[in-house]
Amino acid sequence: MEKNNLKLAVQKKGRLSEKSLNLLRSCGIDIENYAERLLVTTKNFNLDLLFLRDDDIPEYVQDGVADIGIVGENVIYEKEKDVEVVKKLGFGKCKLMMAFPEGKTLDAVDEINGKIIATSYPKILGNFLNENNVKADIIQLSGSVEIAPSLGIADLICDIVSTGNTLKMNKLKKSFPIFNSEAVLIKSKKLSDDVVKSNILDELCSRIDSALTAKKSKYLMMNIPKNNLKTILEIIPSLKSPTVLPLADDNLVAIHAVIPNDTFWDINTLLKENGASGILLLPIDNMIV
Ligand code: PRT
Ligand code: ZN
Repeated sequence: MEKNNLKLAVQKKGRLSEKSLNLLRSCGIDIENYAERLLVTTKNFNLDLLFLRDDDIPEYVQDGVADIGIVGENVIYEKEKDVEVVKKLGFGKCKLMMAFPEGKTLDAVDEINGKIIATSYPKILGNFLNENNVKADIIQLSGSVEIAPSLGIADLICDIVSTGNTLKMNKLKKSFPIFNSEAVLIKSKKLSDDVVKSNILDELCSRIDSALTAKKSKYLMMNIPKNNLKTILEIIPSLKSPTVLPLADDNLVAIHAVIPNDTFWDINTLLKENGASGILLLPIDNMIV
């Protein structure tokens, strides 16, 4: 461990672990041999990784034991620690939702009045109930919240949902969400006193920005009839002006463009109808914006 290295807390084993490390790798940071170790120094960046349970990350960052951390917003708001959210990271997306047993209904918030709700998020739920002037009893469970209604200990649950399969398997139905969450980068308020570490964080943030932008984009290449150039340029939702290159065949030109990830399948047929051929769609590792 280097004294002046920035210390980043990541989840040791769970839903955010691999994605957190992959984000760092896409920032060009080498992470090796981290299995079963609590602390790892990265090879080519002034960064030490601390592997922790996600519930402990906000407190470690608040106290400055770790300078920064990657954790779900749900955990930050439940733990109510004094940390600063630096940026959203676009993965680990989920919703904290109210759910109720099949055969019952829950359409409006005030129908919760007088009910018993099981959850692992008593603070977020309590705040939501207060804001909506609803009075209900909260039972705090640390796991397996979804079985509480069938055990007869709660009328409703308030739990994290991503695909909704867990609810279905337990004969529960989704009602409304009370909190949207994704993984975020947090920093300790103590960090601003440390110029060296703040500079390392700035560099890390600009690499994260370029990795996240690249992930949202694809590099599109194709050949098109020269006569259709104008029409095709209008079809392409390019992030910048596309590159148009001459080809050995005088009737054709090549087009290269960076496009938003999710737009390709919308335009693919139109491109082909206008004579595009040899269409290639490539991932982008990094994009400096
Ligand atoms: O051991 P440690 O304490 O570190 O991990 P953990 O078990 O507390 O957390 P983990 O690894 O399950 O989740 C880490 C973070 O991932 C959470 O804090 C959320 O921010 C985020 N996340 C994203 C999720 C889910 N999706 C998710 N589906 N966290 C939990 N779930 C659980 C949910 O609790 C429920 O049991 O998955 C089930 C529902 O999933 P679906 O897909 O069936 O709807
Ligand atoms: Zn946890």
